[in-house]
Amino acid sequence: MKKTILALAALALVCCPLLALAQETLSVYNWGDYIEPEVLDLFEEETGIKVIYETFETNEDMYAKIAMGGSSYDVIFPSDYMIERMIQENLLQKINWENIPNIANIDERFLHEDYDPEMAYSVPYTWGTMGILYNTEMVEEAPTSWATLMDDTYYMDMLMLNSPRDTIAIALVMCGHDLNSVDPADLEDAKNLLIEQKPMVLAYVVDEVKDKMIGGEAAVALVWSGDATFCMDENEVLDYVVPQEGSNIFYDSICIPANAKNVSGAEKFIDFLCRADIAAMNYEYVGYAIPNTAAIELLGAEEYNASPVNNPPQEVLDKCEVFKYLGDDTKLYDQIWTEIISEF
Ligand code: N2P
Repeated sequence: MKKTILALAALALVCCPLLALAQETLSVYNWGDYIEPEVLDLFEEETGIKVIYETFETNEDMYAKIAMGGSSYDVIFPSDYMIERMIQENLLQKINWENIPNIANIDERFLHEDYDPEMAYSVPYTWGTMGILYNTEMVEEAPTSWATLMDDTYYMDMLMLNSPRDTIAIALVMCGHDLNSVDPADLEDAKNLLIEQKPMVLAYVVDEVKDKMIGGEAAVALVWSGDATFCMDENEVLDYVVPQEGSNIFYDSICIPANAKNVSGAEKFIDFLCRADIAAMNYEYVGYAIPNTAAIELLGAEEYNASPVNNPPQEVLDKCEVFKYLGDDTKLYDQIWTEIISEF
């Protein structure tokens, strides 16, 4: 008997690492703070697939990593203009909709967007606007214009996004130009404005904007709407506005890179994220507006729609524009961003 037990124990010792090696894995690359951690646990429990999870802060960082080709991810979360670029560069693969039945939960109005008109490569995940998050106790009047971000009342009291496309777009709007402009003269204006603003900026941040604004470290910040929702839930003196001059509206989606190793696992994961209960739970943690009608019903449509941040009135949406992929002119953006940042 003792011998048998010992033999079994020895066998287990030898086999365990082998079993671990054989476990199916799924490699996911997402924005920081962009999933409820419990959603990952639940997926692992239900499917037995182990998720290897990494995060990025901007579309450009994510793109650089994928385009270099050294890494392989099974699931990524690009935004509209980046999806357009990655489709053109053959970096994404078509999705087999038969394996994503929960796509039925996604509101029709989010399907067939310009960046993926045939809806072949992307599954809508979240959406939102860019705007100003402000501390009502630190501003005299609620901001209504982007000019607030050039107001020296907020000297060293403002936070900007460390994200080239977003920050340059807002500078273009402040100069009265189109937020997708590739006119070198317009971009020169935007660059000069950001260089002029720079001494007033406390920090260029992405995910850290939340802790800083919740903690009252700055009066105003350029943020994405979902981060505003997150902060406003934590600190009631914070509020959010999409300035009157207009802004960007973005659609973040789920895609499978062309070189993914575990496509069937990726499909299971995407379908899981589209499930009503999972999308609802995810929304409560992440804070970004969701395109999932079934999840919104679960959350209570009335309460969900009551948020002007995640459900902006039509007149605000009418003034918002989606980023387009700008082809080779993207280089102009990279150049001026380097100039702005190196001014420090
Ligand atoms: C989440 C970042 C959201 C991305 N931290 C906005 N497109």
